[in-house]
This record gives sequence, structure tokens and C-alpha cells, in this order.
Amino acid sequence: MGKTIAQKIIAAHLVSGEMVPGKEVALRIDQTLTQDATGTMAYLEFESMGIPRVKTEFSIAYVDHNTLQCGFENPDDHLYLQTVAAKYGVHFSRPGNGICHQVHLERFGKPGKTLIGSDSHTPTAGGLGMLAFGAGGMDVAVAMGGGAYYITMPKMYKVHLTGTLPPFVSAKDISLELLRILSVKGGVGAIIEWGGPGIAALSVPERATIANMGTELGATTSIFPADEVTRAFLAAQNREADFSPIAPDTDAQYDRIININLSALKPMIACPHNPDNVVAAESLQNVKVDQICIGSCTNSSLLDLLKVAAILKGKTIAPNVSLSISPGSRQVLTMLSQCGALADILASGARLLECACGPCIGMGFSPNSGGVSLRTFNRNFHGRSGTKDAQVYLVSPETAAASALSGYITDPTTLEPISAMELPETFHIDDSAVLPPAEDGSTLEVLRGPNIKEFPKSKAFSDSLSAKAVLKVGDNITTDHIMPAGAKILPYRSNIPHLAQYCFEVCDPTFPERAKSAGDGIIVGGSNYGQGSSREHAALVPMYLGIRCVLAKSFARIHAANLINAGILPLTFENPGDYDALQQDHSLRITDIRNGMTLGKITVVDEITGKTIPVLCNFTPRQQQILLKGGLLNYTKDGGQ
Ligand code: MIC
Ligand code: SF4
Repeated sequence: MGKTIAQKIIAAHLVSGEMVPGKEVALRIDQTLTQDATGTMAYLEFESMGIPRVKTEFSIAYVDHNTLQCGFENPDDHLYLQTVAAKYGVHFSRPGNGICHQVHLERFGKPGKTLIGSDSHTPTAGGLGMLAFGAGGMDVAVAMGGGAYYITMPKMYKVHLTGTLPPFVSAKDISLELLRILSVKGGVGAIIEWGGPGIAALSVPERATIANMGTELGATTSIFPADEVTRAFLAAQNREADFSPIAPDTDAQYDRIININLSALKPMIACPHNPDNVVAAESLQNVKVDQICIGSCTNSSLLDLLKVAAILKGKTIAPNVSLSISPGSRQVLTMLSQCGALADILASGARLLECACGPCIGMGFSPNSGGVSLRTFNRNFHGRSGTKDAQVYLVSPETAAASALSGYITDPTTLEPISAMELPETFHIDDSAVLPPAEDGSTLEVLRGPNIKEFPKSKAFSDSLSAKAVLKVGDNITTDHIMPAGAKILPYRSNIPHLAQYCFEVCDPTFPERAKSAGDGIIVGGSNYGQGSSREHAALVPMYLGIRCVLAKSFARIHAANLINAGILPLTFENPGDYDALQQDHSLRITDIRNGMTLGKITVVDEITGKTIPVLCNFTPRQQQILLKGGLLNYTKDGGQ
């Protein structure tokens, strides 16, 4: 039987396991990336493994999330990352060089290779035909040490594109349309491959936008073929040598095929507070807008910003709108300024922000109280912008620019036509902000500021556990609910005790105190618990607060892996109805844990009602060992592979 693109790359990197959906496979990882907000933990974990140098083909540490430097914490973290990278063989992308996913696409991603990154949007590199996964920092640390990356073998979905995009309709609208069709849970357990005649007209940055937003579908990853479009992009980046073609076999089998006719697509918009709350932009024409942000790893490429500049050229933004532009990389910013497009953007009244994540993760530029913010980003979770009652909508750069001019949500297809945009034949290449590691780092000192605290200690499991259900939450709880980010909190990503004060702040600010005083605790969650980011802090902080188990209707992939890595038991209700009966503050008893793990079924007793709650688990033998040792770090230190 023929293979899909992903199956070909998995087969070429298979260390162990069977390529059967639902079974565990271990993959050899060629490249790793980290960003600063998850990177400090990842390198602390790597250091504790005692390995002198990374063993990957290429590893890189980006600084892009937290570049505000409101105190010593950030710059200290940057210095730690720069020195730890130099010592252990990791390249270092300096603050200001750009957003990890955009820079990786431009300069380092390679078709047919594997990449894991401590950021959930690492699949952006799938736009180049690379098999790229978001992972927790500990998994990245293990991969840097030469260890395999373990995933559950996914199902294969195909999105078949036909037709051509109408003017002012773009890649973001394709992503939003797929979110409308599939929902934020629709990609769970699957790799999404893109194909069909419609992809030929999509450039690599447009493909990257689409692969980026596969994360919002819950997909394991997304991937495009590497074809002549990919070759041309790599050649324009002066790295044609990195090109190798990859395509599915003609008789490749897919578990599901979704057809989208690009010619019939309209500008789409995701309404507050979930990326799948999607309608056509034309249906919201009368909504007044306070703020518009253009940028993020989803839509900050040169092509995106050239289109924005063409729409804004010679015009002024509406007085009620505050518009920010964050170019994705120094390359994008330089080229925008060289061709004069930057001047057009600035003349319209836009505010230029750094080449970094910025407002996407609440690092400045928060909306006003109750403000309506239109963003070209990928997430509009409640509170993520830094303003709790803001109404955040997700749109394409075209819709953002059109709305900036009118002050209302505006369907860009109502605008005067602009000339078609093409990618340049050569990009401006300057890698001077990427520092290569030392040839021999053995004598180099790693600089650690006082904000870098010790890694929290986890507990190994005994055979039973009595613990209180300290918190009960609903469906689609994101890692932004569990461990918020934003300008006030992000500087403390290397300081778990400090971060702990903010755990679940959006849902219940009393949680940290209650969890600490409860001793051992359990969180009860609904479906898709832990969707969103890859931040392992959403597992490490609850672990620090005494959480031993999360009992939920279902889990998001990366978060479930992070819970196991932190030594927290993720258990699933066998009867989702039991979720309704289980009350916060009830004491629960879990027995016969070892045996239950091997059987895949554990019993939980509600000690208040006496009710028995059957729960399911599906741990591989390796995951059972990790949990019994109290987490991946203990397991790895004890020689586990
Ligand atoms: C995000 O978009 O939520 C982040 C911030 O990039 C996270 C990583 C983090 O929390 O540091 C992600 O997507 O993994
Ligand atoms: Fe940065 Fe936002 Fe992309 Fe996360 S989603 S990597 S915060 S730009």
C-alpha cells in the first residue's frame, strides 16, 4: 500500500514501534527548536541529564516571546539561553531576529526532516514539507540528548484543495474554514496533509500559515508536499541545496478526506473566545473595532505585510482604531523597509512593534476594557490578550487592513483591487543575529540570574492515592487558563514557585492556596483539557502545587504528554456522565494503580458519596515507568530511554 507524506517521513525516522494508528512510535529527531518562554526550563532539564553536547543535526534557541525586559528577569534569561546554547552546541537567535517559526521557515527548516520544538506552533515548518511537532520542554531536552520522540501513531487526514482563491481571500481564510468544519477537536489524533490542484498557487509562507493553524484543530501536525514551489522558496532563501522533493504515493490511503473549493471561499472570522467559532466576515460588518494587530507566527511573512501595505497605501486608519504591525522576522522588516512598503504602513497611522510574538501572548498592546480587537493571530482564548473582558476576533491580514481603514469589521472583497503580490526571487539574507555555538564549550560558564530557580521535585506513585478534587472545570480548558502568560507573568517562566500564584487565575484565583493546603490534589476537567500551547509549566506548576492526577473527559495531545512527563496521572472518565456527578472538594481514593495502568482501567471511589467511578488510561509500558518514577526527568536519569 502506498504511503502518505507523513508516513514516509515517519518510516525513515522510525526508532521503534509499529506504524499502526493508536500505537506508540519512537522517532529520531533531526532538528530541535526552543523559544525563550519554554526554553529556560528545557535547557535546565537538558543540563540535569549530564550530556556534554547536543546530538541532533541542528538545534536552535530563539528569543521571541519575552523581549520586554521590564526588569532583570528577562535579560537574565536571555543571557542564560545564550550561554547555555554556546556551551552545549545550540545556535542562538538573538532577541529582535524574529519569531521562531517564521525564522525557522526562512533559514533552517528542511523538507523530509523531523523537527520538535517547545512551542505548539512548531508544525509551521510543515509548510516546507518538514514533519514538525510541538512538544513539552522535557521532550525537546531528551531529543537534544539524542533520545527518540514518542508519539501515538496518528490517523491520516487529507485536505484536498481545488479552485483558486478569489482576490482578498487568503491562506488564513482556508484555516478558519477548516476550523469551522472540524472544530478545535477535529484534528485530534490525526496528521493533516494538504494536497490537490489548489496548492500549486499557494506559496510556502501561505502554506506555513495553514500548517501553523493545524495546531488549533488539535492535530498532531500538518504537512504540505515539497514541490517546485518549495524549491523556488528555498532557492530564494539561497538554500536550494536543502531541497528534496516529497509527495504522497498515488495510492496513499487517508482515513478522512475533506474537500475545499478555494474559488467559493469568502473572508472568514473567528469570534470570541475560540478559534473554531467561525463565521463569514461579511456577517459582522457593523461591529465597531477598537484595536487591530497584524503579525504573529501565523501571518507576519513578507507577503502578508506587502498586501497590508498595498491596502493601506495613501490612506489613513480610522480614528477609533489602534493598529499594530509586528513583522515576523528581521528579514521581513528589512525587505519591507527596502521596498518602501514600511513607509506606506507607517504613513497610514500604524504602530510598529518589534519582530516578536508581542500582543499574541499578551506581551503589551492589550486592548482597552471591553475592547474589540481584530488579530491576524491563531488564538483568541479568553483573557490571553491581557484584558479579561476584551473581545478578540481572528482574521486574515486583508480583513485586518480593510477594517483598520473603516473602523468596522470589513469584508476586504469590497475594496478596490490591488495588484497581485509575488514573492521575490531572492530574499535579503543576513544571519548575523544567529550566533553559532562554541566549537568546544567545555570550559564556558553558563550565566544564571537569581530568577532562575530550581526545578520542582515530583513524587513517585505508590499503589494508591487519596486526594481531594480541588478544582472542577468545564470543556476546552486551555493552557492559558491553567498557566496564564502575559507581560506580568511571563518573566517568571524559570521560577515555578512564583508562577504558582497565578495558576488557574482566570477560572479560580483561590486555586493555588487551596491546592497547596489540600496536600495531594486532583483536577476534574471536561473534554479537550489542556488545548492550546505546549507550555510544560501548565503541568509543572500544578505538580508543584500538589496535583497528582487530572480526571477529564478527554485531553489535548501535548498537554497529556506534559502531564505524564511531570509525573501527573491523566485519567479519562469511562462514562462521561460521571463528570456531572463529581463535585469539587470531594475526597477521592484511587487504588491498585500499578495493576490498573497495565489493564488500562483504574477505579476511583468518591469517598463522600461512596460512588465508584471507572476511569480509563492508555499508557504504554514506557509511560507507566515514567509515571511510577515520578516523571520523565527521574526516568531518564535512571537510564530510561
Ligand atoms: C502560545 O502561543 O501560547 C505560546 C506562548 O507560543 C506557547 C508556548 C509558551 O507558552 O511559551 C505555545 O504555543 O506552545
Ligand atoms: Fe508566539 Fe503567538 Fe506564535 Fe505562540 S502563537 S509562537 S505566542 S506568535
